[in-house]
Amino acid sequence: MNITDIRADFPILTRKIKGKDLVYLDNGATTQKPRQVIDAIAAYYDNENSNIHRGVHTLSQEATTKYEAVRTKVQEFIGAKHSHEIIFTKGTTDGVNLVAQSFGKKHLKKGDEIVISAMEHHSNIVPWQMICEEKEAVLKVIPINKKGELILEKIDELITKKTKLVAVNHISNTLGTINPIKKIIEVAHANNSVVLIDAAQSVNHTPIDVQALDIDFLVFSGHKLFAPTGTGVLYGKENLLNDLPPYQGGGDMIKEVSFEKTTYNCLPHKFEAGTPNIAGIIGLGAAIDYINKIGFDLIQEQEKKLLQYATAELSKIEGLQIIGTAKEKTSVISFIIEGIHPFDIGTIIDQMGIAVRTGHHCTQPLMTFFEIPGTIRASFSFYNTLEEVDLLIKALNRALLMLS
Ligand code: 7TS
Repeated sequence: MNITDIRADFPILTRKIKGKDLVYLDNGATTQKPRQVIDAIAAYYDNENSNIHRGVHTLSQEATTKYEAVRTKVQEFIGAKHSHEIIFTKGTTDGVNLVAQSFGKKHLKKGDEIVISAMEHHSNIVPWQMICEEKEAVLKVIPINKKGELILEKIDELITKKTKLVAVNHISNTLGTINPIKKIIEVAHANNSVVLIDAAQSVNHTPIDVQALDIDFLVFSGHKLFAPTGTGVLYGKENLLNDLPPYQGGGDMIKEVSFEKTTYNCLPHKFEAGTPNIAGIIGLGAAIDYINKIGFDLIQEQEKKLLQYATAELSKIEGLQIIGTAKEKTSVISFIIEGIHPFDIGTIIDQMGIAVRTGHHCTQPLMTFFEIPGTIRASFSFYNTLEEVDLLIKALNRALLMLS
């Protein structure tokens, strides 16, 4: 398959913005959806719409079968041992909060430690702060260097027998840094700590095998994986999930309810209270089918080309500084331009059809570290082209002329 054929699968990519062709470079915020995903959602509402796990009627059984088939698809996609280790959530944020609250309630005591990194998204910081405050536990932070890489030498000092959980992202949404999660997991396990990997920015760029990496908990959002918003996955090892108390109470998560005592359902239902986003999860299944069809070889080859070309071309702009120059990087480029506020650039190049994100990218501590208010971020997906990089550069040069 070539990129032109792939682009034809994404209806939104033919849109005009202010009379110009859309150049969508905000894939870190959310990815666009292929026709196959949009059609799968419409087909569900056209033919099977009903509630799941609770009806003997045909529609309910068909919807249940389709929904549960996605669980197996996700299991295979991330290499999990069992399909009941896959919990459907609303997204990454929901998954982190689930583990923070549930694990925290059961296992955290005064003086225990949680370790995160200096390049976490707010959704992998704030839930830990909240539970640490409640339990009088301590939040520790793995520092980074000016390239935006974790300072690995500090890990042995920070992850100790006091550490109960280490929560780090696989890929930074702001810097594009690919973190050495295998090493972090090894050190954490040597200290009897469990590890949560925030894979929000990695599932769409790189294959993940949770068993090979020995990951305890993994969270990601469907919407960054070409699937609908309001969908996500928490993977947890069976024994760890069985050990945790439920996060929310309600329908579907119970075995038996009486006013005296309620017993909880088995995995995965224990963690899926209430009617889930059935259509969204079916869309997630279609997105995984789509990625499997394209294949990570093509995805990585195209994204590498985009990263290398865009890095080289951006570097030619006077006064432009790339924030995040790690050796191991994915196709996310944050940058600042001397004397110009990122917001002004973002607003002007939007007039030329270019969608980038500007601001702190929900990583304020990272902005503090680099002593900047925010960045302009171009985040590429495999459906982007080198011609779109040229359009970005042209737009930036025009914006600079207007602002100077
Ligand atoms: N973790 C990382 C690494 C992220 O990049 C994001 C979203 C989240 C967690 C939260 O995901 P959610 O789907 O629950 O909101 N990152 C971005 C971004 O970079 N621009 O917009 C959202």
